[in-house]
Order: sequence, then C-alpha cells, then structure tokens
Amino acid sequence: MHQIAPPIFWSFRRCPYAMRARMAVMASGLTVGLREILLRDKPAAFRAVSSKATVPVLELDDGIILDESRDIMFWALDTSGDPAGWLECYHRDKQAVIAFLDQLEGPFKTALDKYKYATRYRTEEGAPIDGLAYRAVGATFLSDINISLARQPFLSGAAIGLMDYASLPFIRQFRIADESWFDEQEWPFLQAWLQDFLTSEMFSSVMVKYALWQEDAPPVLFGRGQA
Ligand SMILES: N[C@@H](CCC(=O)N[C@@H](CS)C(=O)NCC(=O)O)C(=O)O
Repeated sequence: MHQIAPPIFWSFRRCPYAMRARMAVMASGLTVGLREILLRDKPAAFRAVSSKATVPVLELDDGIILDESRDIMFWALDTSGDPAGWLECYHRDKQAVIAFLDQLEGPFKTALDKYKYATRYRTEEGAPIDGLAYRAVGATFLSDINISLARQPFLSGAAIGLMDYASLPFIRQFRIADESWFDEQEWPFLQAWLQDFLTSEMFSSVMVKYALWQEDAPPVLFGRGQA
C-alpha cells in the first residue's frame, strides 16, 4: 500500500513559536515528520523551503508551505476537526482572539525581546536601551491576563484552548528573564496558570529532545502516540 509521507515540520526545541505549533499538532492528533535544526547552523534544505528561514515551517505534501506558527496552529486544528476544542474561543469571538494574538506577537513580543536581550539593542541615537522600561510594557499585558484569569479559569474560557497555548511559551520566556522578579508580582492567577502549564503533560510532551535532522536519517514521527 502506498503510504503518504507525513508533513515535514522544521523545528527548534526552545523556540516559543515552534513550541506552540508543536502543541497544536499534539492536540490535533496529527502526525508530522519533525526536523530539529539549530538556528545558528540552518541546513540548506531548510533555507530552500522558506526564504524567511524562521522556525517553525510546515511543508505539506501538496507543496504548500506554512512559515507562520499561527497558520500552522490553525492548519492543525482545522485539518483534524479540533478534537481538543482549542478553537471554541475562536468560534465564539474571532475578533477578540485575533486582537489578542496580534497584541501578543506584536507589542508584547517586542517588549519581551527588548527586556530579555536589552544589550543587543540601541536607540536611534545609538545609546543603550532601557530594558526595564520594556519589562514595564510587557507587565501591563501580563497584568491584563491576570485580570482575565481572575474571571475565568483560562484565557480561552472555561477550558484551555488556543489563546492559552498560543501565549504560554512567550510568558514562560518573560518569566525566565528574571524569575524572582516575576514571582514577586501580584499576579496570582497568571502565576498559577503558568505553573500548571510548566508541569503539564502537554508541555513536557513537546519538549522532548530530538537529535538534529540529518539528510539520510529516517523520519522522526511527532504527534499523539508518537512522542
Ligand atoms: N512570525 C514567525 C516568527 C518565528 C520566529 O521568529 N522564530 C525564530 C526562533 S524563536 C527564528 O526562527 N528566528 C530566526 C533566526 O534566529 O535565525 C512565526 O510565528 O512563526
């Protein structure tokens, strides 16, 4: 029997965008062929697929290339019929979900990078940037999340879903920049929600370490029942 090869998923374990896309694949029950790469040593075969050369990238067997983690999440959930109900929040209020994702990937991610990697940036005048000012910008977003979580158990509503999984890897990164400062903030709902995620099976299932992809190695199947 002719076996269709699973879609190819280019990944980097510690990338938050790749993490959330891997979680959507896991929740969808689909299987992909995972190719773990190093961002400082990208294989030519990876660069050839997407000129953006960012992870994650998904190559479908009809030649379609998805090189945005948001698109990969929606692809996995739509293709599988969303067995875990991640899209319930989206069906309820598309605009609110899109506005949240835009805010997360735009201003919050910028603030996260400039806080965490402040020494890599300069102002237009060439002066060092104030990383703590960016921490304060990110903190307003986190404080709003804490308020939402005071009202309902998850950002997505009564059950965990897209808004939670799409954002948690970035919030984890924000915490890692200064764990004691983060843990001292008055964000009890946010802190508990993040802690539950960090100790969840979902998170550990997508943080398994894989050997780096090599041209002639057999495919590494990733997805429910494969990890
Ligand atoms: N908008 C993209 C962003 C992906 C992205 O920036 N990934 C980072 C790693 S976390 C990357 O590949 N950077 C390229 C590099 O470091 O060379 C998405 O959502 O997939």
